[in-house]
Amino acid sequence: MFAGSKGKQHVRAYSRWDWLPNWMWRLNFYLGRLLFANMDPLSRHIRSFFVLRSVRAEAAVEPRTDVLFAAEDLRRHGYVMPKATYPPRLVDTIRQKAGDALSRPDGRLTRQNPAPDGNHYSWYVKDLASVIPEVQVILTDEIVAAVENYYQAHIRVNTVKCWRNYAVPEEVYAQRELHSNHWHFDHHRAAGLIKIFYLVHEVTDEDGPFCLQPRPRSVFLMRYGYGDRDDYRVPDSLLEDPEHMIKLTGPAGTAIVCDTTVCLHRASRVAADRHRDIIQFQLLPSKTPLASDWITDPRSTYLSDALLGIRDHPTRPTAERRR
Ligand SMILES: O=C(O)CCC(=O)C(=O)O
Ligand SMILES: [Fe+2]
Repeated sequence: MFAGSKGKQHVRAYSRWDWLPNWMWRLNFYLGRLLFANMDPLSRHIRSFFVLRSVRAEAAVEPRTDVLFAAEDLRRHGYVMPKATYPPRLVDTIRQKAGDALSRPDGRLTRQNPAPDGNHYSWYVKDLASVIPEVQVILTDEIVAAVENYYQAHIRVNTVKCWRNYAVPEEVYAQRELHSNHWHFDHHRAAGLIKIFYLVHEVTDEDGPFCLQPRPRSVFLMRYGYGDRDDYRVPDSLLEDPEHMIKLTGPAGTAIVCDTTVCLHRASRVAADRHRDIIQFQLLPSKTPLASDWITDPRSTYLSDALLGIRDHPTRPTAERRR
């Protein structure tokens, strides 16, 4: 009955409520799954409802009719691919600067513990805001308007990260999840969590593309009995069905805007001798309009060295998670 809701050990973020009996946690997660078809407990959805209501009351965003369509797509499908393309010169500059920084050891950071073999297979650009200030341009007015429409509130940029995933040797890959490469939902914030993923260079199937199950498909997979990122309980023939999956492949500058709390997603495997560089924005609702100098907003993390020590969704060893 409580498939996939393992109780309080499930989500670290709830440690304040550790004293609650396990059956309450299980029920909480079960109801969240039943009513919202994602991995957050009902209590988090209720809290979000009130947080968002108060943000909305102060934000009072005027709906712009030209973006209604994109926001509706985002609501219905859980993702939208921005139609406008980025200027080629900008795309080139970002690719070069990210490539340079990620190739130099002093331009890189890691947020993860090393893999079981002692190596790091994922690196982040250090001091992103000063190394690639051009990332600002990725967040176009069109995207801002669509996401404002989705949240029915203003937005703020919570984080911007640029990272590279490398190929992981077979024996290491099999031991544990290393870079969000298992199907999962992100944890819900105030009202879902909108992310933009932007391809720094051309990405093919070989480069470990970002993959996403559209919202209706994710609901189907949850109803089918999806367990969690370490124990899917859904046959691969369904999870990996290319008919239903969005793969973020294409030329540099290709982007997707998606709510990763309602869509199952993952990074896929990078082939030997290849890598994948990506830029990711996290956008959250806000009472105040997005400032034009948001890149210096002290509430935004990951734009500077603050990256170290801050964890988004930690990848823990499978054995530890199952205990
Ligand atoms: O690297 C990827 O393609 C997936 C990352 C991910 O799961 C996330 O950013 O939420
Ligand atoms: Fe994720």
